[in-house]
Order: sequence, then C-alpha cells, then structure tokens
Amino acid sequence: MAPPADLRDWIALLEREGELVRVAAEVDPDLEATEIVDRTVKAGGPALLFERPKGAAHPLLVNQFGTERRMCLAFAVDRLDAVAERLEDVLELQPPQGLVEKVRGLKKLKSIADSMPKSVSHGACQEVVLTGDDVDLDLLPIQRCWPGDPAPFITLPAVITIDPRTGTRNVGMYRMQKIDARTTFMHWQIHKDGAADWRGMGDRLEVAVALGLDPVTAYSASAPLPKHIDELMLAGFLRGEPVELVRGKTVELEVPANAEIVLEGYIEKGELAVEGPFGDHTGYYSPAEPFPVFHLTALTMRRDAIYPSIVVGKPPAEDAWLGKATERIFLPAIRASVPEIVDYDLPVAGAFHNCAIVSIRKTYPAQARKVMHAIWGLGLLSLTKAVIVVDGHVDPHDYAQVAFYAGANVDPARDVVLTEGPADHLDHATARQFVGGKLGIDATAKLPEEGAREWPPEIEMSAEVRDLVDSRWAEYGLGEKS
Ligand SMILES: Cc1cc2nc3c(=O)[nH]c(=O)nc-3n(C[C@H](O)[C@H](O)[C@H](O)COP(=O)(O)O)c2cc1C
Ligand SMILES: [Mn+2]
Repeated sequence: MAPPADLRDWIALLEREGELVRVAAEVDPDLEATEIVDRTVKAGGPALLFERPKGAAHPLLVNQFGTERRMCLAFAVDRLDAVAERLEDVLELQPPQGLVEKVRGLKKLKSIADSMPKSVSHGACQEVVLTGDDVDLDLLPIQRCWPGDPAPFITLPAVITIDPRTGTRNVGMYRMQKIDARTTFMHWQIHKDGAADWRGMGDRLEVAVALGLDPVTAYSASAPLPKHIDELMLAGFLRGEPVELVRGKTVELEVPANAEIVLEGYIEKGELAVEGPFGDHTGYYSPAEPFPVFHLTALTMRRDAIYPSIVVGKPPAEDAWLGKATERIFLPAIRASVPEIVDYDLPVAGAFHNCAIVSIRKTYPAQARKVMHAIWGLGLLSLTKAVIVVDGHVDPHDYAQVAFYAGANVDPARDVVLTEGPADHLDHATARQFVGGKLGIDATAKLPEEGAREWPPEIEMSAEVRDLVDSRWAEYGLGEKS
C-alpha cells in the first residue's frame, strides 16, 4: 500500500479504518473546537471532521495526526522505524561491488531521482480562483485556539518560499495569525530556513501557502531538513511518488497540485507588526513580538475545499506525533555523523527541544561528552536544553530505566556538563532570548581514565537459572509466565 495521494484519499482511508468521526453539529472554531479536540487527543481519540464550523463556508479537519496508528497509516508502514530504514538504505549508499549490488545501487539512486517534484499544467487546487478583492480568509474556519490568543491562527500550513540568493525552495510549517480577510502574519522563528529566505529577500518576497495536503507532504513541511534540501523532495521520497506542482496564479512559485487550498501573496521588505501572543506547543503563551506581514494576492481552492488545522498546547497534543515521526525518521541521518548513537528519545513532555536522551556504544573516555556537543551542534537539535547520555544497552524510550542510570551512574561533581548555546525562539526560561544554558548528564558506566574507581558489575541472573525457571514455570502454580 502506498501513502494517501491527497487529503480526500487520506480522509477516506481514515474512515475505512474507523479513525475519523464526522461532527454534524455546528461547532465554533473560536475556542469551542479546541476544547473538543484537546479532550479527543488526550483520550487517544479519532480525527474529527467538523462539517459545520460556525461562520465559515468550509469544513474543518483536526487531529488527523493524533495517534501513532494514524501516523503509521499516513506513511503506509506498520512502525515509524520502517520509514527510517528506507532512508537509511539510501544514506548508506556505498560504492557497489559486483553486478547485483550495482543494480541495487542504481535502483536506490533512481528512487532519489524519482523523488524530485514534477511540474504539471493543471491542479485541483485551482478549481476555484479568487484574486484581488475577492480573496477572503473569512470563508475558512480558522481556529482561535486559546483564550489568550488575540485572533485566529492558521496552524497547519506548508509555507513555500525560494531563497533569492540560491534559488532553492523551502517548505516549512509556520503559524499564521489572521490580521484581516487578506492579510496574515508569518511566524518565521530566527533559526528557521523560512526566516533565512526572508532575511535574504530583495524588496518583495513571494510566498505561497498550501493547506490540506496528503499527510506525508504535510508532515514534510515540519521536517527539519538542512537549508539546501527541498522538503518536497523528502515528501516525494517518502511517498514513493513525486509531488506534483502547478504554477501559482499570481506568483512565480509552484504549489502542490493536490492541495485543498492555496494562499498566494508577498511580503514587503521591512514590514513588521506585532504578532501574538499565542498558546504554543511549549504549554505557555509565547509573547507578542514583531513578525513579517503576509499580503494575499490569491486564494485558490478545490470546490468544497476542506480546511485542515492542528491544536498545539500543553503536551501531549496532536503535534506530539509529528515530532515523534521526525525523531524516528531522522535517526539514520543523525547516525551518519554521530555513528556511536544507538537510539535516542525526545520526550513529548519536553516539547522536543527541552530534553534528548541518547544511547551510545561507548568505546573511549569522554565519548558521552563528545556526543553531547555533537547534539548541540546538529541542526535544530542544537536548541536542545538537556542531553542525557546512556550506554547502548539502555532503552532511551524507557524513562524509568533512564532515571535509574541517571541516578546510579552519575557523580554530579564529575558527570554533569554545563555550557551555553542558542536557545529555542520560544523558550521563556532563559535570561536572554535566543541564548541559554545547556545541561549534559553523562549516565554511562565510567572508565578509569574518566576518574572512576573500579566500576561494579550490574546484577543479572545467569542464563542457566533463567532457563531452568522457564522450563519449570508450570510446576510453581503461578499462572501465566512473566
Ligand atoms: C504544528 C506546528 C507548528 C509550528 N509552528 C511554527 C511556527 O510558528 N514558527 C516556526 O518557526 N516553526 C514552527 N514549527 C516548526 C517548524 O515547522 C520546523 O522547525 C520546520 O523544520 C521548519 O522548517 P525549516 O527548517 O525549513 O524552516 C511548527 C511545527 C509544527 C509541527
Ligand atoms: Mn527547510
């Protein structure tokens, strides 16, 4: 089975799988939808298609990504690690030995070449074209998510720009506060590629925003790829099908043909206004700050377009699963530069940037410190506040195990690293915005060169006795074997 081709295909799949409920009652996108969605997400419940959002002409889809099972359905896999394995296969491309390997290598290269987006002449996303004064964001059920939000926010967009200096495309997910029917903000945080395109702009920067994509392409907008890699290529690779693009009606940019809705427009150099506050994925309101203003020149859409949204807030929220997908999918890429890493976990409760637990195959002294610094030097992982390093036999996803080793193996006088580095744009705890402390905890077993006394063996039962008890279990009268 291939991943869904577009949002409608995805909705049909969710319905077949009992993963979507249609809400026929009129629901207000102003706060009411959030409360319904938040309760549903926290209960592990289904995607919700609000068919009659109050005051809007189009239905509202929320919680499409809210469980591991739906995330797997989106990628057509049975576990998210299977997605990573496909990527790993390509990343580990070695010079081929012999004919069979050469053919296999060519197939891999072809899978990369076939991932490039493809231009087409028509797209469903342009069945309806509104330009100029006809552009009207009031048609859409844009949610105001939390009581302290000053306005509705578009929360699940794929924002497309081209770096005017290099010509490379970037696609990112950045919230867009509605200013009026034809204007929004663009929330490009300082460390993001979108912000870099904006900093490099001339007098005007064209922007296109795709809403209501197939789930893999929508996910790809949130993926932290290096600046020069087009997120639509990742989408094509993960879908096994190139993303089809049509030329915008009022911009030079190309937009995904399968989108439900596309917003086209521009940003003027130096035009900033005060955006926010916004009830954010940190669990706090991020404060009001200046951000660029986006002027719409066109709103194009399918007939009966469906508007997608996501509610972030105190974790766990729906975005937890977009984050977990990234955690899994990027493991091979991280291992490509830090090969001693066995596995890692970014706890949902840590809003992804607050904490990373990393397990390593340790072979030399101070290696845990090397890995901490690697994390603090790696893409958006550089924003990680606390890094806990454990040995390779420890499961980083098992927080009780991690807590055990972070206690038992740590002498705080010796095994804690405190340093400084860039802090997440939204971190409210740092003394200064964008700059903060970093905490490393080396919870690996220590070597003599690291200043350890003789390290005691860990307690484990012998294999013979385990086998004996296995074979005699029924005799003990203790029920099911544990
Ligand atoms: C639901 C959701 C909302 C997000 N909102 C923002 C945002 O408002 N601003 C921002 O800079 N990043 C936001 N992000 C994170 C970016 O999408 C992510 O860092 C992505 O890698 C950015 O793409 P880029 O690296 O090409 O800039 C959001 C992520 C998700 C999943
Ligand atoms: Mn990018």
